[in-house]
Order: sequence, then structure tokens, then C-alpha cells
Amino acid sequence: MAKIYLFFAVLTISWMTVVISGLRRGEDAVKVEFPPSTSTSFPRMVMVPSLPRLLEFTLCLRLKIESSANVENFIISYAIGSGSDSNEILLTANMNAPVNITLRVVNNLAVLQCPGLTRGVWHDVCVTWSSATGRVELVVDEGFCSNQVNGIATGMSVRAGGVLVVGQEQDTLGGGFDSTQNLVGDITQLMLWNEVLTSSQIFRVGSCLNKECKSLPCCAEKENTGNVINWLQTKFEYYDGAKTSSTQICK
Ligand SMILES: [Ca+2]
Repeated sequence: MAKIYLFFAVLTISWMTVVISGLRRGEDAVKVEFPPSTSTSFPRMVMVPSLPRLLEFTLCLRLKIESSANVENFIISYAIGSGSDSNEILLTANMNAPVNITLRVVNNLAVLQCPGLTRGVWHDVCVTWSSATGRVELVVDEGFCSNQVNGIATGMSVRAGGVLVVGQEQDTLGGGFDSTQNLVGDITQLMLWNEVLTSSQIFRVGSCLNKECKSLPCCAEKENTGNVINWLQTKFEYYDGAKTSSTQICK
């Protein structure tokens, strides 16, 4: 009997090792699909740990907005309390011309035009913010669309202890959703660093996310593992039909 248990233990360990090493190579990952919302159903993923206080950050993800999505898509909402100004971080994509990504930091709004952002296509999106400079920078698809805005939350900080939701906008802490303020689409490789990455680092992150990543040694190492949100390790909970599925992110 002991031999049988040992056999299964070895099998289990071997299988886990294969899966984990597959993820670490960046060849296989998990994407999350967000179906449309209804008046009673708000597909979302909610980060289990909270965020630390941030004086700067770099936020990257791979994003595909579905063709059926609303004009305005709410991708990330990090709220600290209730009320219209409760979002410390709010990332949206507005598909009406002029197509733009917006980043709201402590109620300061940066609008970053990006005409190349289209529905139904995977895009690599990175945004940075610094309290010291007040600068917000956007890089989409490794510089295909780059833009920056100054004077955003200069000298302020993103407070710790809030709730980070992907796919819905919060009006109350972890709730207060609106069926028109959501994301309909897929995301993967969500990563957050507590610093502003350099342009060359962001370029490498984008390169690792897109179809060329298999040829680059950087993939699945630092560029795929944010030090605040690590896509391979940070725990999320899924609600109202948001679901994970395996995908070959390099294709
Ligand atoms: Ca709202």
C-alpha cells in the first residue's frame, strides 16, 4: 500500500512541476474572459490581497476588447472607499474617436489618445505614474502607440488597503457596479510594479507579451512577474461568469 501512495505522490509532484515550469517559461498561461454584464450579474475578478501605498507604479496587461463591447470599457478599478471619488486607480479604454486610454490616479484624470487601439485584437498595454513628476505615460504594443500627460496627482500617493477589481468599476468598496461600466473581453498577464519602469524595460515587457516572446530570453522572468501583482502567483477570486481558460499567449 505504501508503494501505491508513493507512486501517486511522485505522479502528483511530477504533474505539478510540469505545469508550473510551463507557466514559468511563458509559453502557456491563463487568460480571463469577461462576458457582458446584466442588471444583476457583474463578471469580475477581485484581487485577494490589497495593494501597498504607492508613490509610483507601472501597470501592464495584455487586453482584447470584444467587438460587442461598450464604447467605454472599465478595465481596472482600485477603490479605497465609497463615493464618486473612491477610485485611487481607474483604467479605462474609450473606443469612440478619438480612441483613448484613460488613467485616473487619486481623482486626477489622464486621457491618452491611442488611435491604434482596436476591438477584437490583443494589445499589450502599459501605463506608468509617478508622484514625484506627476507624469503618466502610456505604451501600447511596444511603442506603436505612446503618449504622456503631466500634472497627474503630483505629490500624492495611492493609499494602501483598498480593493482591486478587474472588469467592473466600483462605486462602493468591492461593489456599486453598473452594467454599462464594465469590460467585455479578455485579459492576461496583468502585472503591477511599485516603480516606473524605463522605456527599454517596458519595451521588453511588451515584447515578452506578444507573439515574438518565444524567441526572447526575458520572457517569464522579471518582465512577466510584477513585484506587486505577479500574474503567476497573485491570487484572484472570480465572480458572475468571469472565467479562466488556458491560452497560448504567444500566438
Ligand atoms: Ca460607477
